[in-house]
Amino acid sequence: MISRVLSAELAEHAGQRVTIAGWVHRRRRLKSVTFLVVRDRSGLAQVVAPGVAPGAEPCAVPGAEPCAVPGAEPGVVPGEETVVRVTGVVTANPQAPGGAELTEPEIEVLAEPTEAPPFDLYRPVVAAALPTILDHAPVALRHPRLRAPLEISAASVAGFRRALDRLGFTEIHTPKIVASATESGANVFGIDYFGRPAYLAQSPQFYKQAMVGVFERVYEVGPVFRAEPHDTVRHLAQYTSLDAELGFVRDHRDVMAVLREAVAGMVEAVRGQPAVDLLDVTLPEVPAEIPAIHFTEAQRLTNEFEPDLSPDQERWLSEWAVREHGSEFLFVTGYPMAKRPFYTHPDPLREGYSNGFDLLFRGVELVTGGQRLHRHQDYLDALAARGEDVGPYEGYLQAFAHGMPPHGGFALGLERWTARLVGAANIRQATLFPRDLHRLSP
Ligand code: AMO
Repeated sequence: MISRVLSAELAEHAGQRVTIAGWVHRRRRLKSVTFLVVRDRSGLAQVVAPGVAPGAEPCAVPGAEPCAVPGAEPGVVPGEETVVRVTGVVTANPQAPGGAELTEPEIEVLAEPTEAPPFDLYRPVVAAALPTILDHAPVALRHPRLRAPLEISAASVAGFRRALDRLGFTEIHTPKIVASATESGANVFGIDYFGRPAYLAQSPQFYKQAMVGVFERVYEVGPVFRAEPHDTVRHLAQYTSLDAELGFVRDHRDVMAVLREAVAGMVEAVRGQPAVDLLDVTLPEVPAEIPAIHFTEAQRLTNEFEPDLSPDQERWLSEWAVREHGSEFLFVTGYPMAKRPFYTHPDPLREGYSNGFDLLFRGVELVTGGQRLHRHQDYLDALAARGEDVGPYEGYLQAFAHGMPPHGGFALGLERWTARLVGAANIRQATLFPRDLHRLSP
């Protein structure tokens, strides 16, 4: 490893000569002094170089102005996005990021950019439109504000894992090339698998259920694929699904209680992250018991009676939950069986309704979950009732033929979570290299 201190640690080394390394975030040339701001993974550090010598040689970096430092080689005050190693003396300066800067620098160029960035990465806010940002994602994401949602996403996943590890869950990794659709045949990507038809997994649903028969409690963090033909601010063709499944539940309410712990763990893990301050994120309170209403009550409140909730209804219900319960989270339980997948457990007390739920957060559906069927015969009946052949499901049904406990689980869309948390208008702002109807690269 190149021996260095991180910019965030600079102040701890006051008076010492240290080395930092990173990218030139900004070069600001004044009459008698040049300021370099160096960006590394921990933040920004200021370097103060002596003024520009009159008649200095042009920098080797394209677009650079004359930049030689007196007594130094030409090119030592390099332009933006040059990768540098800087050795200098740590000097206190309350105006510098972190309260310290490097003076008397020796600057070594590790790599020079061959192109100028598509927009100024040093400006506090990027003015470019989202498609331009996404087209240039490998470099655009270097901007601290564009990177921040991904830092929040990483912390959220760490919190999800920590919360479920604590509850005795085992992390699993299931195949993403599968033989049958899990959620609905409509939005599945077909692929050619050595000459046979196959699909990209829409969810780890079947495998996570089967693994309840092995581990009782499992979770997975992984990619899932949806051939979403509509162009919305909340749908991707590939997203990251945070899935969990657990056995020996009484009904869906035990699943909801575990989901509450997972979400609380995610919020706790995000708290204190520099990205939260940078984006001025207001973290939600996760109530000890998240309010829940029945689907029919949600219909009645919104005075709309379709068998599924529309985005407008979800928005309205979220606002209602804040008003009525002071909660940014709201469970809607008991969705109609007709609108849920065949593995859904019916509500034993309410004909036509299910033990399935959604969790709404800040106006959108964040999570789907519920209790599942667990008896083999119930699966055969459910598939028959939907006119489906058992053939494609044989592998899955093995688990039930060999005894499965009452169980349930949920899946949370990571990008939706992050987008709602940071207040991004478009899910793509919280997605690394989004895949959608139009976008396959970068
Ligand atoms: P569902 O299909 O509702 O349920 O997906 C669960 C959660 O995933 C997110 N999500 C999406 N995010 C971005 N782009 C999409 N196209 C997209 N589709 C869904 C949402 C949604 O709430 N197997 C069930 C889960 C279960 O019952 O355990 C399932 O996949 O946040």
